[in-house]
Order: sequence, then structure tokens, then C-alpha cells
Amino acid sequence: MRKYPPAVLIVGVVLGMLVAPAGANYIETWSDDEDLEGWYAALEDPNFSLTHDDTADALRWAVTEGSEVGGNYIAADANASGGHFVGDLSGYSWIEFDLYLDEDAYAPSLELSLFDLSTTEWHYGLTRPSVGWNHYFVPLSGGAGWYNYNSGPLSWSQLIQNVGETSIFLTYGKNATSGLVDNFAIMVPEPGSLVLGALALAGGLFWRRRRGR
Ligand SMILES: [Ca+2]
Ligand SMILES: [Ca+2]
Repeated sequence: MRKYPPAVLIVGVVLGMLVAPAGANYIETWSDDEDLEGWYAALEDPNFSLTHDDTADALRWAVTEGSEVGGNYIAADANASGGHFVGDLSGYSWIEFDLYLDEDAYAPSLELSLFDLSTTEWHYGLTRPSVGWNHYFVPLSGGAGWYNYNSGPLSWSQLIQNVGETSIFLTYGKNATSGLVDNFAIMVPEPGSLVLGALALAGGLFWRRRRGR
């Protein structure tokens, strides 16, 4: 194994600390029976319900046929899951979650929504779920796939530092549909891998220098 001089190791560790983002991974697993962890349906719709499924240990969402609203948000604000999905989210890299579609259910269209609770809502389009479990991954980049849903005044970089509500937006029209949501997570890269990456970078620079002599 290559031996690095102490100076290179120190540079690598410092680089790793500099690029390691603030914040820590959080995964909501709905492990407590009868506890929605503060998640709620953001739109009033008597056809739509959000409950805790104590058997699956997940959020159960369901809408009966003939909804007048046609869609809803499975939403987390500051009261939900200890407030992990609101505030300055600019240090995070992605959101991921699992969504289950019941066998006899209509496949709703899905988007991930970030809202400042006042003026601006950015959405990320997702593929419609298939029957059974579907895994979704949403990069918090503001790049391809993201758009300003209501043409609000906040740019992506302004919104991501001031998120008031994170939600899954479902559109189902007048169809009946139902399923589950579980393992809703907000993630940053592992600090350990960043340090290793910085060490590899520092090692590479050292090797280039030696070769250049
Ligand atoms: Ca669970
Ligand atoms: Ca249970």
C-alpha cells in the first residue's frame, strides 16, 4: 500500500471536512402504531384519508371514487417527523421513499413537492406507480425534472433554503385508489466516503507531483 506523508493525509482530512455537508440522514419509518408522525393531507377532501397502517408500519393513503378535488398532498411540515423535512435543505443531496399501490387501485400521477408555505412550489415529476412496492429517488438539485409548479417568485436556490413543506403530490381525478408510503428519507453522502474521496484526490495530486519530477 502506498504510504502518504503526513501533510497529504492532513490535506485530505481537511478537504473531507470542508466538503462534508451540514445535516444528517433522516428516515421516517412509521414504526409506532397509530402514529402518523405529524404527516397530513394538505387539501381538504372528504374522499381522501391518511392513516397509520399498524400491520405494515407505514402511512396508508386512500381515496374513494368520485373525489371533487382530484388530487392531494401527503405532506410533512414543521410538525412532522421532528421537522426533518423543512427549513434549509440545501445541505442535502436527495430524497427517497417507497410507495405501495394496492392491487385494485388506479395508478395516480406522482410528483415530489417543495413549498415555502407562502408563494412558491417546485415539483419533481415521478413515474406512475405499479402494483406493489415502488422505490422513488429525487435529487435535490433543482436541475432536470424540477420545475416551478406555480410560477412563484422564489428561485430553486431560494426555495431550497426555506422549505416549509415537503410532500408527495398525487393526482387521481375521480378514480378510487389506495396504497402505502414508507421509508421517507432525506440524505447526504456519507462523510466517511467524502474523506476517502478527498484522500484519493490528495494522493492523486501527490502521485502527479512525483511523476513530474
Ligand atoms: Ca415502516
Ligand atoms: Ca405495527
